[in-house]
Amino acid sequence: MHLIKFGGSVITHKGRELTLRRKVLQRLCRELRAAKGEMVLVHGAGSFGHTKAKRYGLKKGIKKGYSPIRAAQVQWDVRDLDQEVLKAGLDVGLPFTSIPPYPILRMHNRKVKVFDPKPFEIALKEGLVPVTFGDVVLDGKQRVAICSGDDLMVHLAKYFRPERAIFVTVEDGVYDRPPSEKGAQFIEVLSPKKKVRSGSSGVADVTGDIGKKVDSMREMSRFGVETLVINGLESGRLRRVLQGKETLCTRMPAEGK
Ligand code: IP8
Repeated sequence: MHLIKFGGSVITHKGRELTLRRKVLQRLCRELRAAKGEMVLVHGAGSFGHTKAKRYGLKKGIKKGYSPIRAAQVQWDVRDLDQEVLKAGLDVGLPFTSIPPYPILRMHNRKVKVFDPKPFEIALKEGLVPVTFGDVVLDGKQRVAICSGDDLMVHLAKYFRPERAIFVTVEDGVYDRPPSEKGAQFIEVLSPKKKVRSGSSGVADVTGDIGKKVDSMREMSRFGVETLVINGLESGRLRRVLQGKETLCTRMPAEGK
Protein backbone atom coordinates (compact mmCIF):
# COMPACT_ATOMS: atom_id res chain seq x y z
CA MET A 1 0.00 0.00 0.00
CA HIS A 2 1.01 3.58 -0.65
CA LEU A 3 0.16 6.23 1.94
CA ILE A 4 0.51 9.70 0.46
CA LYS A 5 -0.01 13.20 1.75
CA PHE A 6 -0.48 16.19 -0.54
CA GLY A 7 0.75 19.06 1.61
CA GLY A 8 -1.53 22.08 1.80
CA SER A 9 1.27 24.33 0.50
CA VAL A 10 1.51 22.27 -2.68
CA ILE A 11 -2.16 22.15 -3.62
CA THR A 12 -3.08 25.68 -2.44
CA HIS A 13 -1.41 29.08 -2.40
CA LYS A 14 -0.69 29.17 1.30
CA GLY A 15 -0.42 32.97 1.46
CA ARG A 16 -3.69 33.58 -0.42
CA GLU A 17 -6.84 32.54 1.39
CA LEU A 18 -9.03 29.94 -0.34
CA THR A 19 -6.84 29.74 -3.44
CA LEU A 20 -6.26 26.42 -5.12
CA ARG A 21 -3.22 25.47 -7.19
CA ARG A 22 -5.49 23.68 -9.61
CA LYS A 23 -2.88 22.79 -12.23
CA VAL A 24 -0.52 21.31 -9.64
CA LEU A 25 -3.34 19.33 -8.03
CA GLN A 26 -4.44 17.96 -11.40
CA ARG A 27 -0.89 16.96 -12.33
CA LEU A 28 -0.27 15.27 -8.98
CA CYS A 29 -3.48 13.26 -9.43
CA ARG A 30 -2.29 12.16 -12.88
CA GLU A 31 1.04 11.10 -11.34
CA LEU A 32 -0.79 9.13 -8.63
CA ARG A 33 -2.06 6.79 -11.32
CA ALA A 34 1.43 5.26 -11.40
CA ALA A 35 0.75 3.67 -8.00
CA LYS A 36 0.21 -0.07 -8.13
CA GLY A 37 -2.03 -1.65 -5.53
CA GLU A 38 -3.88 0.02 -2.70
CA MET A 39 -3.52 3.68 -1.85
CA VAL A 40 -4.76 6.09 0.83
CA LEU A 41 -4.50 9.83 0.22
CA VAL A 42 -4.33 12.49 2.91
CA HIS A 43 -4.31 16.19 2.11
CA GLY A 44 -3.45 19.27 4.10
CA ALA A 45 -5.70 22.30 4.49
CA GLY A 46 -3.42 25.01 3.10
CA SER A 47 -5.09 28.39 2.74
CA PHE A 48 -8.53 26.74 3.05
CA GLY A 49 -7.85 25.96 6.71
CA HIS A 50 -4.85 27.62 8.29
CA THR A 51 -5.72 31.27 7.66
CA LYS A 52 -9.12 31.27 9.38
CA ALA A 53 -8.07 28.71 11.99
CA LYS A 54 -5.30 31.10 13.02
CA ARG A 55 -7.53 34.17 12.90
CA TYR A 56 -10.07 32.44 15.16
CA GLY A 57 -7.48 30.91 17.49
CA LEU A 58 -8.93 27.43 16.97
CA LYS A 59 -5.66 25.69 17.82
CA LYS A 60 -6.53 26.31 21.45
CA GLY A 61 -10.17 25.31 20.97
CA ILE A 62 -13.30 27.33 21.52
CA LYS A 63 -12.96 29.76 24.37
CA LYS A 64 -15.80 30.55 26.77
CA GLY A 65 -18.29 32.91 25.21
CA TYR A 66 -17.17 32.22 21.64
CA SER A 67 -19.55 30.76 19.15
CA PRO A 68 -18.77 27.34 17.63
CA ILE A 69 -19.73 28.85 14.27
CA ARG A 70 -16.04 29.62 13.69
CA ALA A 71 -15.11 25.96 13.91
CA ALA A 72 -17.97 25.11 11.56
CA GLN A 73 -16.82 27.75 9.06
CA VAL A 74 -13.32 26.30 8.89
CA GLN A 75 -14.77 22.82 8.44
CA TRP A 76 -16.84 24.15 5.56
CA ASP A 77 -13.82 25.67 3.82
CA VAL A 78 -11.73 22.54 4.25
CA ARG A 79 -14.54 20.47 2.77
CA ASP A 80 -14.55 22.79 -0.24
CA LEU A 81 -10.89 21.96 -0.76
CA ASP A 82 -11.62 18.26 -0.29
CA GLN A 83 -14.28 18.47 -3.02
CA GLU A 84 -11.66 19.95 -5.35
CA VAL A 85 -9.27 17.10 -4.57
CA LEU A 86 -11.99 14.50 -5.15
CA LYS A 87 -12.92 16.10 -8.47
CA ALA A 88 -9.29 16.22 -9.63
CA GLY A 89 -8.95 12.50 -8.85
CA LEU A 90 -12.24 11.48 -10.44
CA ASP A 91 -11.34 13.44 -13.58
CA VAL A 92 -8.31 11.17 -14.13
CA GLY A 93 -10.14 7.98 -13.23
CA LEU A 94 -9.10 7.59 -9.59
CA PRO A 95 -11.99 6.26 -7.46
CA PHE A 96 -11.55 8.78 -4.63
CA THR A 97 -13.98 8.62 -1.73
CA SER A 98 -13.92 11.13 1.09
CA ILE A 99 -13.53 10.03 4.72
CA PRO A 100 -13.51 13.19 6.88
CA PRO A 101 -11.75 12.70 10.23
CA TYR A 102 -14.44 14.46 12.28
CA PRO A 103 -16.76 11.46 12.84
CA ILE A 104 -13.97 8.89 13.30
CA LEU A 105 -11.39 10.70 15.38
CA ARG A 106 -11.34 12.43 18.78
CA MET A 107 -8.58 14.42 20.40
CA HIS A 108 -7.85 15.29 24.01
CA ASN A 109 -5.69 18.31 24.67
CA ARG A 110 -4.62 18.27 20.99
CA LYS A 111 -3.53 14.61 21.04
CA VAL A 112 -5.37 11.95 19.04
CA LYS A 113 -7.12 9.63 21.50
CA VAL A 114 -9.61 7.77 19.30
CA PHE A 115 -9.13 6.81 15.67
CA ASP A 116 -11.37 4.36 13.84
CA PRO A 117 -9.66 3.00 10.71
CA LYS A 118 -12.58 0.72 9.73
CA PRO A 119 -14.15 3.06 7.12
CA PHE A 120 -10.77 3.09 5.30
CA GLU A 121 -10.55 -0.68 5.39
CA ILE A 122 -14.07 -1.09 3.98
CA ALA A 123 -13.47 1.45 1.20
CA LEU A 124 -10.18 -0.24 0.23
CA LYS A 125 -11.94 -3.61 0.09
CA GLU A 126 -14.36 -2.15 -2.44
CA GLY A 127 -11.48 -0.91 -4.61
CA LEU A 128 -11.95 2.74 -3.66
CA VAL A 129 -9.18 5.18 -2.77
CA PRO A 130 -9.95 6.77 0.62
CA VAL A 131 -9.16 10.46 0.90
CA THR A 132 -8.94 12.18 4.28
CA PHE A 133 -7.67 15.58 5.36
CA GLY A 134 -6.51 17.91 8.13
CA ASP A 135 -9.63 19.26 9.82
CA VAL A 136 -11.29 20.72 12.91
CA VAL A 137 -12.26 17.83 15.19
CA LEU A 138 -13.76 17.42 18.66
CA ASP A 139 -11.43 17.63 21.64
CA GLY A 140 -12.38 16.39 25.11
CA LYS A 141 -10.40 19.15 26.83
CA GLN A 142 -10.81 22.23 24.65
CA ARG A 143 -14.04 21.41 22.75
CA VAL A 144 -12.41 21.46 19.31
CA ALA A 145 -8.86 21.14 18.02
CA ILE A 146 -6.99 21.05 14.76
CA CYS A 147 -6.06 17.59 13.57
CA SER A 148 -3.35 17.87 10.94
CA GLY A 149 -2.93 15.65 7.93
CA ASP A 150 0.41 14.61 9.46
CA ASP A 151 -1.42 13.26 12.56
CA LEU A 152 -3.64 11.26 10.20
CA MET A 153 -0.58 9.94 8.34
CA VAL A 154 0.84 8.61 11.61
CA HIS A 155 -2.38 6.86 12.65
CA LEU A 156 -3.04 5.43 9.19
CA ALA A 157 0.55 4.18 8.96
CA LYS A 158 0.30 2.61 12.38
CA TYR A 159 -2.78 0.65 11.40
CA PHE A 160 -2.08 -0.23 7.73
CA ARG A 161 1.74 -0.50 7.85
CA PRO A 162 2.31 0.64 4.24
CA GLU A 163 5.73 -0.10 2.72
CA ARG A 164 6.20 3.63 2.40
CA ALA A 165 4.59 6.90 3.37
CA ILE A 166 5.19 9.84 1.04
CA PHE A 167 4.92 13.49 2.01
CA VAL A 168 4.48 15.68 -1.06
CA THR A 169 5.74 19.16 -0.13
CA VAL A 170 7.14 22.33 -1.73
CA GLU A 171 10.76 21.48 -0.90
CA ASP A 172 13.08 18.88 -2.45
CA GLY A 173 13.19 17.21 0.95
CA VAL A 174 14.48 18.02 4.43
CA TYR A 175 17.41 20.35 5.22
CA ASP A 176 19.33 20.59 8.48
CA ARG A 177 17.95 24.14 8.92
CA PRO A 178 15.45 26.31 7.00
CA PRO A 179 16.48 26.06 3.33
CA SER A 180 16.33 29.87 3.04
CA GLU A 181 19.25 30.10 5.52
CA LYS A 182 22.82 30.29 4.28
CA GLY A 183 24.65 26.98 4.48
CA ALA A 184 21.51 24.84 4.71
CA GLN A 185 22.47 21.23 3.98
CA PHE A 186 20.15 18.90 2.13
CA ILE A 187 19.66 15.56 3.87
CA GLU A 188 19.24 12.57 1.59
CA VAL A 189 18.93 9.94 4.29
CA LEU A 190 17.52 11.29 7.51
CA SER A 191 18.33 9.26 10.56
CA PRO A 192 15.46 9.17 13.08
CA LYS A 193 17.94 10.51 15.64
CA LYS A 194 18.94 13.57 13.61
CA LYS A 195 17.79 16.96 14.88
CA VAL A 196 16.43 19.39 12.30
CA ARG A 197 16.18 23.09 13.06
CA SER A 198 12.94 24.53 11.75
CA GLY A 199 11.93 28.11 11.08
CA SER A 200 8.79 30.02 10.30
CA SER A 201 7.71 30.29 6.67
CA GLY A 202 5.93 33.56 7.44
CA VAL A 203 2.48 32.30 6.41
CA ALA A 204 -0.37 31.16 8.65
CA ASP A 205 0.22 27.61 9.82
CA VAL A 206 -1.55 26.29 12.90
CA THR A 207 -0.15 22.77 12.87
CA GLY A 208 3.59 23.30 12.85
CA ASP A 209 6.57 23.30 10.57
CA ILE A 210 9.15 20.83 9.30
CA GLY A 211 10.18 19.98 12.88
CA LYS A 212 6.68 18.64 13.54
CA LYS A 213 6.75 16.70 10.27
CA VAL A 214 10.08 15.12 11.19
CA ASP A 215 8.54 14.09 14.55
CA SER A 216 5.73 12.35 12.64
CA MET A 217 8.28 10.65 10.37
CA ARG A 218 10.22 9.48 13.41
CA GLU A 219 7.09 7.96 14.91
CA MET A 220 6.35 6.15 11.67
CA SER A 221 9.92 4.91 11.43
CA ARG A 222 9.57 3.47 14.94
CA PHE A 223 6.78 1.17 13.87
CA GLY A 224 8.51 0.06 10.71
CA VAL A 225 7.34 2.47 7.99
CA GLU A 226 9.84 4.19 5.70
CA THR A 227 8.94 7.81 4.91
CA LEU A 228 9.88 10.04 1.99
CA VAL A 229 9.64 13.81 1.55
CA ILE A 230 9.46 14.93 -2.06
CA ASN A 231 8.88 18.13 -4.01
CA GLY A 232 5.43 18.13 -5.60
CA LEU A 233 6.04 21.30 -7.57
CA GLU A 234 8.59 19.41 -9.68
CA SER A 235 6.75 17.44 -12.27
CA GLY A 236 7.37 13.67 -12.40
CA ARG A 237 8.91 13.19 -8.94
CA LEU A 238 5.82 11.65 -7.38
CA ARG A 239 5.39 9.38 -10.38
CA ARG A 240 9.01 8.21 -10.23
CA VAL A 241 8.79 7.46 -6.53
CA LEU A 242 5.58 5.48 -7.04
CA GLN A 243 7.29 3.51 -9.82
CA GLY A 244 10.15 2.70 -7.44
CA LYS A 245 12.61 4.82 -9.46
CA GLU A 246 15.34 7.05 -8.06
CA THR A 247 14.46 10.71 -7.57
CA LEU A 248 15.64 13.63 -5.47
CA CYS A 249 14.03 13.31 -2.03
CA THR A 250 14.72 12.82 1.67
CA ARG A 251 14.22 9.31 3.00
CA MET A 252 13.87 8.27 6.61
CA PRO A 253 14.35 4.52 6.80
CA ALA A 254 12.22 2.35 9.04
CA GLU A 255 13.99 1.83 12.36
CA GLY A 256 16.24 -1.21 12.36
CA LYS A 257 16.35 -1.43 8.54
O1 IP8 B 1 -2.62 21.30 6.70
C1 IP8 B 1 -4.56 21.46 9.13
O2 IP8 B 1 -4.09 20.31 8.48
P1 IP8 B 1 -2.62 20.31 7.80
C2 IP8 B 1 -6.08 21.50 9.26
O3 IP8 B 1 -2.37 18.92 7.33
C3 IP8 B 1 -6.65 22.85 9.49
O4 IP8 B 1 -1.64 20.68 8.89
C4 IP8 B 1 -8.11 22.91 9.65
C5 IP8 B 1 -5.98 23.94 9.58
